[in-house]
Amino acid sequence: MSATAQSIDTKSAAGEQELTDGFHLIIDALKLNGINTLYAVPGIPITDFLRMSQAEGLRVLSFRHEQNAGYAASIAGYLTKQPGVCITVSAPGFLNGLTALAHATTNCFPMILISGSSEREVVDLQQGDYEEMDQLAIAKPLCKAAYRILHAADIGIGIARAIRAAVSGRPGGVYLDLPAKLFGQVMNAAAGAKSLVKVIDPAPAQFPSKDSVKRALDVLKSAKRPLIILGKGAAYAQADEAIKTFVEKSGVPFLPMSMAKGLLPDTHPQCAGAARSTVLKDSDVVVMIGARLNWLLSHGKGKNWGDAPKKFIQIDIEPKEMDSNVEIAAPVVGDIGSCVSALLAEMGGSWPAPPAEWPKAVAAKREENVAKMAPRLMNNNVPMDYHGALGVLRTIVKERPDAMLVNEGANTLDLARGIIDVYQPRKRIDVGTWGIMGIGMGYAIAAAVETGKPVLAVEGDSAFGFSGMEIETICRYKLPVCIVIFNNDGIYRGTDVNAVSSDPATTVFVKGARYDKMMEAFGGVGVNATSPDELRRAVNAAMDSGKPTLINAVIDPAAGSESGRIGNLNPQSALKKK
Ligand code: ADP
Ligand code: TZD
Ligand code: MG
Repeated sequence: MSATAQSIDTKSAAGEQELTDGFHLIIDALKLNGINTLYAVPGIPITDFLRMSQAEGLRVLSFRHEQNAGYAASIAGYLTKQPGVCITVSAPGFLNGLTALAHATTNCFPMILISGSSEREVVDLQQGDYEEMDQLAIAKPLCKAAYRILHAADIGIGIARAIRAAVSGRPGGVYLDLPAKLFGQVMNAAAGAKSLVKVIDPAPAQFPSKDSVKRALDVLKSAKRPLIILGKGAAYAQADEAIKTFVEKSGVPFLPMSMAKGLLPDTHPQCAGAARSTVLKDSDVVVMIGARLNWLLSHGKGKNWGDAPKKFIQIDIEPKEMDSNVEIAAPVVGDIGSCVSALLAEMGGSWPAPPAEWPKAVAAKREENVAKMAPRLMNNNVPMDYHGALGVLRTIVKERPDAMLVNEGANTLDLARGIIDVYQPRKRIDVGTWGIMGIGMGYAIAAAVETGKPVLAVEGDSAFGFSGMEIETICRYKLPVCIVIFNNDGIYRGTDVNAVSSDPATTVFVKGARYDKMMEAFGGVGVNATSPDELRRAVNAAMDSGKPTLINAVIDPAAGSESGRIGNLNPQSALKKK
């Protein structure tokens, strides 16, 4: 026991002072910093902590699995610019939450994973404690920062460090280790209150250097075929007006990465979403705003980028991101709001639009592709194909532009990303940088809780399975979530056969499964939709009523393709080539 706590215990025995404990100090520290929601799974040693949190006015969402609670916290961080907080029990609960913490770090979402842990003395001597594990050591390589608090008097500063680490600079995941003993530690209430820290300016503005701004504009001015790529960092930054003004003032076509869709509407005349391959290939200067040149952009090189020489301008808060894959001709390091505002100020009153042929060529390509797609989206095929079903959802989102859209799967993801237009910032949340399956229900829950808007979750049947049990959570909290499962009987397609034994092929599931019945088990609305008309009626009813709903959309098992749109990443057998 710490010296501080000991001396306080003596006084308390004498009945001289009012006391507080670890439980309350943690709650007070979170509340003081505006953290009002916890995503959690209870158990030893945090059951009482969650009860007290609820009693003290925090909203506690109690999940069925920590990974889903963690994904919820991660996306809460993305949507609010405040760290989303996930609370778990020790070892197994911690490990279940850890995937989400690593996911948050990879995606640059601010999140704090708080896990209870077992007795330090026993864990460190490996004497076999209840749920024994050296959690801090395990978390460290998987997150942005990791801390452990041993003394009640350090709770204020510990939580302050966690918050600042999560949101400042490039946002990411932070692990906070709270040994069971800490919760029960007592200290003088007034000293406890004094020990709390309200984090001042947790993510300070970071201004770009004047030179870097000038250099960037010189490069942009020299462009004949410029392109702006908006990434989810731009959406996260909540600098929506500045970004819109920059895009429109520059007259440059823009390409939104999937979670940046809606920052400017996909229907904006400068949007090059439907001319993606053309603009990547033919552009000569590319302005990256909060997007990385990772696998999602073919690392900025190779055949997708064409042969013409290209110059990159990159705006990012993380200096190390520059030159990660290709040379960056004009790095602009700072927060996106400050960087874009500085560019705007330096551009002055009149800025030359790019040579007119370029936006014209991009627009023509876009119209051509949109026209090609249109009839497929209106098809009434039964069983439904992806296009017929997504055509319906596209119209529904157009009519309900403030609804949140969650999306995961392979074909279900890739086709929905292209087909469903988004009209407002931060409305589309999906598998992100890892292309991870399992974010669906956690994201849907956090989206409903954090935004108060209705949620439409468009899910592959496989993708849904990773977090499906949380439909009980959705029903329990009566959240306005409508889940549409694109049920094609499996992963990519439902048609694979195992050539050698009676076991099913690895990519297929039970044929004709009725996921809608699962929802009914928890008192939600379940609908089996076999045609675009049935799908339209069911989704509209759900979005109107706000009742938890799951629609089993029956999709032709032969409609999808292997790995959706990224089949090229599948390793090929060298033997096959011989
Ligand atoms: P996408 O997947 O949409 O291409 P990425 O996740 O690859 O986007 O890139 C997001 C980038 O945005 C990261 O490099 C991150 O450092 C950066 N970023 C996040 N928030 C900010 C901010 N407020 N200001 C500047 N850059 C930011
Ligand atoms: N595990 C995790 C955590 N993430 C993954 N991305 C995968 C496995 C591999 N995987 C994909 O990349 S997509 C996918 C898996 C299992 C499921 C695709 O099937 P679906 O979608 O039913 O969700 P479609 O519409 O049938 O293609
Ligand atoms: Mg499927």
